Amino acid sequence: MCMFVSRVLRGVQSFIMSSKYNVVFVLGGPGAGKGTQCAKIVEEYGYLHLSAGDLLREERDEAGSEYGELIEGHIKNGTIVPVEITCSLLERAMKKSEKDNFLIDGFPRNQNNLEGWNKEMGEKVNLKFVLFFECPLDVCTQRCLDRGAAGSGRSDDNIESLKKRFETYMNATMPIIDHYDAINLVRTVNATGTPEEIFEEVKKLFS
Ligand code: UP5
Ligand code: MG
Repeated sequence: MCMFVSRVLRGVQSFIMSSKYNVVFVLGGPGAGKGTQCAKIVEEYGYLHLSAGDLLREERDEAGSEYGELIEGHIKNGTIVPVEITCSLLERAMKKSEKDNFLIDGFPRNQNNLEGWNKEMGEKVNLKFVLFFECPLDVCTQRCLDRGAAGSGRSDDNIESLKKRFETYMNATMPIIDHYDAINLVRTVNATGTPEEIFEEVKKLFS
């Protein structure tokens, strides 16, 4: 009888888990290579890649968006958009995709993001782990400046914005990575090699 009950409970638990969204958060400094590695993970493992920054830029560029100016202000200043906006863009994209496995890139970036996400999405999501690309500030800065010089069109690929992006990263985002690390969810990858070398390390976490 007892074994039967525990089997039923396990079944119910696995049903609940399988009906949830599987999420890997992808974090790391500006230019650490989050987007580049996510594209490779998508190709090899079939996740859907949602970059919070890309979704915010799309929303900013949407004609008549009521948040356009607010979003651009935060992007240029390297500060963080209130979670209600980012979380609803993420949830909308997740629902629309009809997929189950997501890489959420560049989120959550501060305590407000973490709390807002947990409140809205905590019950709907199975957080698998946090993929953390560790990359020194000088390497990250050079990558973003090179991208800006090559014509990225991003309003934050300049030295003034980059200084602020880093400040926010150190003060607001690192504590979020530390929080997940304390509950053993962080998987750290050294992000200073070539994209191919880095992906070899990433693969070990997904296979
Ligand atoms: N590159 C990549 N890998 C390389 C390698 N191994 N060797 C050499 N070059 C490499 O890469 C950056 C550049 O480096 C590219 O040119 C690439 O070719 C090259 P990328 O893969 O784009 O790095 P990524 O980490 O994705 O850098 P990104 O600039 O996108 O990081 P950010 O975290 O700064 O930007 P994001 O778009 O996530 O956010 C922008 C802003 O949006 C934030 O500052 C904030 O204001 C706002 N935001 C929010 O408010 N809330 C959110 O939740 C998210 C964003
Ligand atoms: Mg990116």
